[in-house]
Amino acid sequence: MQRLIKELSEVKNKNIAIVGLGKSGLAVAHLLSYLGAELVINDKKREEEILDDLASIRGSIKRVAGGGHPPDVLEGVDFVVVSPGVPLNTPSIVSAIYKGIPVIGDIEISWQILNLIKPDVKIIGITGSNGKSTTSTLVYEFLKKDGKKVCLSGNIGYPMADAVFRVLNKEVDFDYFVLELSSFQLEGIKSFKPDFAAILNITPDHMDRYSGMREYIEAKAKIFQNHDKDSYLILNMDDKNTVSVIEYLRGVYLRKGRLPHILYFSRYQKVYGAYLIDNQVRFNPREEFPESVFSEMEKTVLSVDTFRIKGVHNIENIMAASLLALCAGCKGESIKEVVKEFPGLPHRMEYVREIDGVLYVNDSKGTNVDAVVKSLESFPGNVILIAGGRDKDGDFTRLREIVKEKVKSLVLIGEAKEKIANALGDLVPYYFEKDMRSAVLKAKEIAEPNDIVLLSPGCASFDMFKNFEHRGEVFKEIVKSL
Ligand code: UMA
Repeated sequence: MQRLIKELSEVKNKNIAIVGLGKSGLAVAHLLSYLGAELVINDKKREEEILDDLASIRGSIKRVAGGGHPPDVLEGVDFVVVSPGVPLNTPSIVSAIYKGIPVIGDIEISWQILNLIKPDVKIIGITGSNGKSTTSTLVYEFLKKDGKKVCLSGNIGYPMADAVFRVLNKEVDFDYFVLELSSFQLEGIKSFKPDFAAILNITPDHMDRYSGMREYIEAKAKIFQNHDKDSYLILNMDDKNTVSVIEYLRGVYLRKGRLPHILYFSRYQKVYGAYLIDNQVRFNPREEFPESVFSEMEKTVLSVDTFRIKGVHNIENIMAASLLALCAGCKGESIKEVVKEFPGLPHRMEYVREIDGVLYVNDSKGTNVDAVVKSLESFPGNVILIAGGRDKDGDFTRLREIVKEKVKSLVLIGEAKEKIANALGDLVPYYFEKDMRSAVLKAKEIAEPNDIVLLSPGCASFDMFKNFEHRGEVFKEIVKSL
């Protein structure tokens, strides 16, 4: 699809609909209204609930349609910007597409505008089922340490449209944008082209939104649909779903003669890219790389023992992040310094406290089954696992092996508690609890010295909390008050 905006001035007086007025919808509304667009807002929430949020931009609001997404609500608009949490099969969206009204996501519109104001900015896009936030933050830290002007935004919690708005306003200036990208956000891209892209892994997640793994994988693969021979694509060689994507798309690239530089990372074999050998991460550049990138990759060696963040999944995150940064021109020395200091992110295997020899760990970001597997793998055993929440059609039987090996008891909360008990309850004792407080108290009651109480829910948080951060904060507060 051609770009919808070829000149910034074209936005003025355009009639643009924004569907979903959360963080990203609001940021897009600010950006577009600043450029003079007239906005139609549509949200499932009632109008009274969203009017306050619109207070600062009411001048450019043409119509607010709350309370749902009826098919005719977007009639007459020039194009639609859909928020990541709104599925594309929502009636108003389906109807717009049917009528030929372009529908794009927040990343696409933000990128189109950024590209007009700063065409030379380098974009680094990171997607995957797990590890996106840690990897994106690492790339950001590597480039920052290297003295570059860099912005971190996207699914990490800071909408890209907000950052672009600040660039437009000349409040800030960036040469690099590191973007954490969810599959939801990638569904809404058309011409978006990250110069450097990585797919970290693809394991079942959001199965309540997708018809199956194929559709989910295709959404992730969109990250490199506009790549050309100057782009860099980094893939996890050890994950068959990720590798399957490149085989599937190779034909498309070859036909168009625009195969990007493809690099891999692997814990098991020497590949072009990054690989693990003798507890060291080494890099193997392709012959055709620019000399500076080639030599920096060849001489950089990272010793795993120096990494402050632990666990096999973090070795993978560091391999991917280092590759992205090195390809983008970062020095190996900057990477080495950061990995020694980087403490990890809140809510990802976050150490909270030790009480009577029992360790309490907050992994509230463990929102899918594979994330729970990865977190459990980091412990020798004796885990009391607090899990449950809103089910995303997850297959909890995939936890059977690791639960047998590492888990002593399950403390289950939220809407999914019965489903989890049905999948795992014959393996270890389990307890149903009504909220986080009673779950933590139950865990404390049954824990013995050397046990680990791990909150890694394997589910979304929205049945009991505002978001995963809120869930993690509540857990930490309760643990700290024990
Ligand atoms: N809404 C509708 N109709 C719907 C669904 C939602 O009108 O069918 C409305 C809600 O009433 C609400 C708004 O849409 O007013 C919420 O929009 P949203 O769900 O797109 O959420 P945002 O607040 O815009 O946050 C989004 C991302 N959320 C989702 O993708 C669900 C945030 O990722 C991201 O940080 C933020 O944009 C900034 O870019 C969070 C997330 O949970 C962390 N991501 C998922 C994940 O990581 O697994 C994909």
